[in-house]
Amino acid sequence: LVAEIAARIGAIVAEHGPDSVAAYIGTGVVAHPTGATMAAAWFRALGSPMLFSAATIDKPAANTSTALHGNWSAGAQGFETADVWMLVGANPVISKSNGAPYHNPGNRLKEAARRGMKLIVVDPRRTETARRAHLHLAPRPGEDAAILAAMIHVVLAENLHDAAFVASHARGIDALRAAVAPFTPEYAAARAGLDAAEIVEAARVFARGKRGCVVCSTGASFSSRSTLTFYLALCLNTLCGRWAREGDWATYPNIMMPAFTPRAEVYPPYPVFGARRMRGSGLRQNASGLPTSALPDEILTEGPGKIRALFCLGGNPMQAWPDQPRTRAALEKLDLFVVGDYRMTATADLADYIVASPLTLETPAATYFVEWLKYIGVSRGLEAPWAQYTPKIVDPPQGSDLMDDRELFFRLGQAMGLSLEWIDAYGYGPHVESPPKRVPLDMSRLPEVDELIAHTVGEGRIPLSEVKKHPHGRVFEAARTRVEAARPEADARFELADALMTAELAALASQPDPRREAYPFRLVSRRDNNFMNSVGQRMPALHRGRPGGALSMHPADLADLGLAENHLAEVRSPHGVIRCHVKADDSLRRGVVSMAQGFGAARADQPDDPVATGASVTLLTGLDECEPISGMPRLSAIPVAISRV
Ligand SMILES: Nc1nc2c(c(=O)[nH]1)N[C@H]1C(S)=C(S)[C@@H](COP(=O)(O)OP(=O)(O)OC[C@H]3O[C@@H](n4cnc5c(=O)[nH]c(N)nc54)[C@H](O)[C@@H]3O)O[C@H]1N2
Ligand SMILES: Nc1nc2c(c(=O)[nH]1)N[C@H]1C(S)=C(S)[C@@H](COP(=O)(O)OP(=O)(O)OC[C@H]3O[C@@H](n4cnc5c(=O)[nH]c(N)nc54)[C@H](O)[C@@H]3O)O[C@H]1N2
Ligand SMILES: [Mo]
Repeated sequence: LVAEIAARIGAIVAEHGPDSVAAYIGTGVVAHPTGATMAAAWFRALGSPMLFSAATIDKPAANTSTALHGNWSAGAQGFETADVWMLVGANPVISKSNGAPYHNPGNRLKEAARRGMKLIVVDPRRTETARRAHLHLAPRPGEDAAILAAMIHVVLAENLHDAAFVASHARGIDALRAAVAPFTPEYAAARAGLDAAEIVEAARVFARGKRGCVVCSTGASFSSRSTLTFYLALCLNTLCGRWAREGDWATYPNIMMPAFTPRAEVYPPYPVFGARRMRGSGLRQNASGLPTSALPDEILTEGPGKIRALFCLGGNPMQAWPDQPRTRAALEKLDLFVVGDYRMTATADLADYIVASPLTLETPAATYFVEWLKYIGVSRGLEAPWAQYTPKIVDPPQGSDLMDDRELFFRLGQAMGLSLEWIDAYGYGPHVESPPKRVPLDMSRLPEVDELIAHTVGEGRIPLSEVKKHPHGRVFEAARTRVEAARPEADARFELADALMTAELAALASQPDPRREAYPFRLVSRRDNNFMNSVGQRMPALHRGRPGGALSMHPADLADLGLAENHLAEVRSPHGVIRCHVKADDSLRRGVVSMAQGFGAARADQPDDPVATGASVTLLTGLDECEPISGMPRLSAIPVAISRV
């Protein structure tokens, strides 16, 4: 298998050059991060920069907004000590993702409420998280930038900002004040379908707190103008001085990662765009990487630079990329398509080779990847200095024919005579103190996962040998670090009025979201507690007899359309049509409907079935509304029309 793939890659590279070989790295690699690192080593040795990841169809604005605004060496203020906290398009009680600590976020939110923390949630649905909020703003989806601009308007008009912090660490406050001038609470409220008083109250509660943070997540990323939304959230944090100060405990300490000195200083803004312009879509390489939304066009557009071979590792493009028919056309057009996955998916169905990987419990794993997430935006990573290494728990069944991504790429390197170099990249974010170490791999034998974990963490703050002594994981108090004073020469400043962002605010003020009469509803994204993206939908213990999922609607909207629970509906967007069952859900704002991603047929040539497989929302999403900086496609706030079948 490896020899065959190597020979085909060799031929493609000989004729078309290394850039014709690409990889898409999905969320499935998170449990085995040595696979993605080995793939990156192989691509470096091959000379191809064409690595795409699911991060660019998730929250790429976390990266692009940080590039435009700048970062803080010691990180944002954390949840555990906050007295005010704001979430925009996040539902951590279900997602266990950013916005609240990952370990039982529901309980963490209850504890925080008991100690008096005021939670503000902006979400068109009264979610499991919003139910625990002091203030819940339920706007029309897609208006988060206007809401945040109006909150900044109020904070500046009422002088609620931390003037001393801003004077020493930021620039552009006057230009920001001018840029948000049109966003009065009344104007933003009219756009978002809120009361102006709700926006004013949110601004006051947030700014009057002593410590806290505004965190944007997928709802804010998927809907529209996501770089602007995330950027305004960073501006609000900076205006209120919501970064860890000298003498505080560092919010996100390094534990397995090498020791790092957090300082009370700004890491300056950095270029948001990279050199490469994508051929078909015109989207650009950016601080989040190469945009995945441009990948289908890179395969479909003829001419030099066309991608001809693709590796898909731990991803399921047929259920995750927008515009499923275009995804399928692109994947079918490839000369070589290799999928690494442990199960059959509609994506794997289109592959020339499927390389079956072991399951999580069949391989060693460690928590450094979660720790590293702190370098992407605010409120990610681990606040408690917790680390865990787990050895392989079970052996794969006898006779299994498995190969993890690490082995695949190492063996491809061997077969092609390449020398691979391991980079301990997880130890470093944009504020690099010293360049990551490079470890040349001995190409004569496959390195064990354990050896690679050791290379990756290098000299960790807590040595790997110590972490290994605690198989159930441990909070390593020794890793807690205080934030140190700024270096005397540190003079970088946060940018409050980046030119791209102020221009976009002006455009936003003159362009309300068009009301498309043909599509009276807005479809928003959500996470289902029992599934992980497209994983789990076919497991009876998880779907509990309803493998098809459903479209949630407000009961009054159902009644208006003559629909009732479990009726079959047709949902039409400008991009496509699906058929699915409907479910009454009075936690939704009227006019907003909601459906999780990941349902749909497991084979590429089978149609979706509303009962047996559910419908894929990717049929309703398109590539024509990508955010121009990050390339993020619109995956929420999708205009739809609904009728009974
Ligand atoms: N159980 C479970 N956990 C998961 C996943 C899963 O599939 N299942 N997926 C994982 C992944 S890959 C990720 S990226 C994270 C995501 O984690 P989160 O970002 O917390 O995702 P959601 O739980 O969908 O919460 C997003 C919220 O945004 C709201 N929303 C939608 N559109 C808008 C809008 O325009 N404006 C605002 N303000 N809100 C909006 C939705 O109603 C929803 O409640 O979860 C991870 N965790
Ligand atoms: N319409 C719509 N589109 C969306 C979203 C949405 O909410 N709505 N969410 C977006 C977001 S936030 C994300 S992150 C992306 C997700 O995009 P993807 O990551 O492409 O999709 P997943 O369904 O998470 O696919 C993960 C795959 O990895 C496999 N896998 C699991 N473990 C392993 C392993 O150890 N090794 C290997 N090789 N494979 C493994 C699983 O079986 C699964 O098939 O989708 C995005 N697209
Ligand atoms: Mo995601």
